[in-house]
Amino acid sequence: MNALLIYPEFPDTFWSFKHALKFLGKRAAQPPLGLMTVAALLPKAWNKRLVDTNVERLRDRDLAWADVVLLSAMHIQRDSLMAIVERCRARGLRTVIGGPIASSIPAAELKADHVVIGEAESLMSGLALDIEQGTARDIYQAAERPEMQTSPLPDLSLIKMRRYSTMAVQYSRGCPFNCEFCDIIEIYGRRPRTKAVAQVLAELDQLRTAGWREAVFIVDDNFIGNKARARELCVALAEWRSRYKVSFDFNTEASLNLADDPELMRLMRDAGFVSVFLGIETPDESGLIASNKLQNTRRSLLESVATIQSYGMQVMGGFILGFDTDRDDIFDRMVEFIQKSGIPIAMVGLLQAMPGTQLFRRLRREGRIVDAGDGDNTCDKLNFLPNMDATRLVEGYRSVLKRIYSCEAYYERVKLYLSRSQTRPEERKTRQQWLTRGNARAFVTSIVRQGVFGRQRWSYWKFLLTVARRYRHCVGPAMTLAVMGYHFQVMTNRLSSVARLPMLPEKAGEILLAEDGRQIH
Ligand code: B12
Ligand code: SF4
Repeated sequence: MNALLIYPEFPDTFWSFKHALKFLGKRAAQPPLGLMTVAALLPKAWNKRLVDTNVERLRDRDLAWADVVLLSAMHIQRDSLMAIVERCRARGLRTVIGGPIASSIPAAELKADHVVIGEAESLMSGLALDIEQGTARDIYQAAERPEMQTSPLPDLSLIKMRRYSTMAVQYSRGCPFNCEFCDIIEIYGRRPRTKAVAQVLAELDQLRTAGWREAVFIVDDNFIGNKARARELCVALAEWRSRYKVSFDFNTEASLNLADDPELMRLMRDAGFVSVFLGIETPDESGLIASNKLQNTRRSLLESVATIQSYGMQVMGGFILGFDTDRDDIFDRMVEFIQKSGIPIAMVGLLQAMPGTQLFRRLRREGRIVDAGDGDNTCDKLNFLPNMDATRLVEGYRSVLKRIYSCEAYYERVKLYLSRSQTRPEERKTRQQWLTRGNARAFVTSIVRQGVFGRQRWSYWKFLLTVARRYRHCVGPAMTLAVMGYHFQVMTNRLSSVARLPMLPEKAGEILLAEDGRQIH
């Protein structure tokens, strides 16, 4: 069997980082780890090829080679996915779709021959056998979520590694919390399941021997979902790094209660974690309570962020506007909070009710769901009727983005973060080794694009001068953040240059949706 694994293209959104990646000469942020894992689960006798359309073209001759096509996607990749499925159908090629999209869109709408809902570890060999024998069913879903120990070493040989800025390694799936809007817990469950430490080290060894020396994203839903296991891995990572003298920088996602655990933060720092993405959501406590994000309540959010930063980890933050509890002052409060937080990369999105979530179910009961959404919460579309006037909400959202991504505001936050990360002496040493070939290229491109041709070049040079004077030990992260800022400025300008507001929902009910987002007429 010739199996062709295809990853559809992402649209150009805040999360694509596309405009920053160009500076680095990279084409995408991360490889499709789901497909690399699925490839490793397929029979050894099958021939495999992988085409990630974010970094290369899908050619007709790739399709001509294949006997079966396996696709993975998030909801947001739907348009590109459907176009690829059409191309396959036109050639009479058998298609299998899996990945998160299969949990948020009804199988029939995906138009594939076979759809796999959820994780693949326990069912892939059965599916492959059924395909070989011509008896494969329309839908596959494992009865139980698999233990992570059964997850194989992802097939690294299938990707064009140098085209990505970061490699991905997964230690755990699932999160113990219960936020109302979250689809992670619906797809991957609330019991964090971890791989064995040895599995993760084997993945890192695979990257090391392939010559990778750049960033590695530990793509867990919540790295500290099981704190004891997180500690165990950190200790092993620190040993591994010192054994091989490999300076991988690790990034991950975690919940804000990380700030309550000095030992874990110390271990993460020693293991080489340089940044962590936190779902902060809103500075308004009533919004946190209403959305059941209780782990973020009864604390000073700003202090928690500063504590984590003081361990040398850059905090990236996820924020949401559009909670029922939001009042007119939420936009100013959000901007003020973000500016005081020293969080340069603040991903502010509009609340979106993803099919399958508790939020979707509640809003549907309340007759407020408009459609299933498109999986992107950083554009200004709404898929439910908000409490606040919809026009006010979307205008307020745009104004927040404009204010936080103005050059001055953005560089202020970067400087605040750099001033806080000074307390990390061992970091200073490694940070001085930042001038890799990739970074040198980004530096030169940044000077030309932002410093010579950029509209905000004066702010840019002022920022560089401050870095040269006060934060010389952090030149690497400062330059990386300057380049990232360029991406967010491009995206923000694009969003706010559309003078007209999008079609805002006025009523629900024209499209009736079942709880999973399926349309019922
Ligand atoms: C790393 C990551 C990213 C990376 C990109 C990774 C990449 N190249 O694809 C970054 C940070 C850029 C990113 C961005 C976004 N992400 Co993201 N991301 C993740 C994260 C944390 C890990 C992905 C991963 O590598 N998983 C590890 C692999 C092994 O798991 P897997 O893909 O699920 O694969 C398993 C099964 O699904 C199945 N499977 C997968 N594919 C296939 C295919 C076949 C044929 C078969 C049979 C089985 C199968 O088998 C695998 C093994 O069990 C996931 C959460 C998660 N736990 O997966 C969210 C997640 C995928 N992201 C999500 C979202 C919403 C986004 C954004 C849209 C965010 C936003 N608000 O705009 C953006 C989109 C990017 C863009 N350009 O706009 C959602 C998707 C929800 C959905 N229903 O579609 C997730 C699930 C998180 C969440 N909140 O629910 N993301
Ligand atoms: S902490 Fe994050 S991953 Fe966990 S339930 Fe809440 S939103 Fe979901």
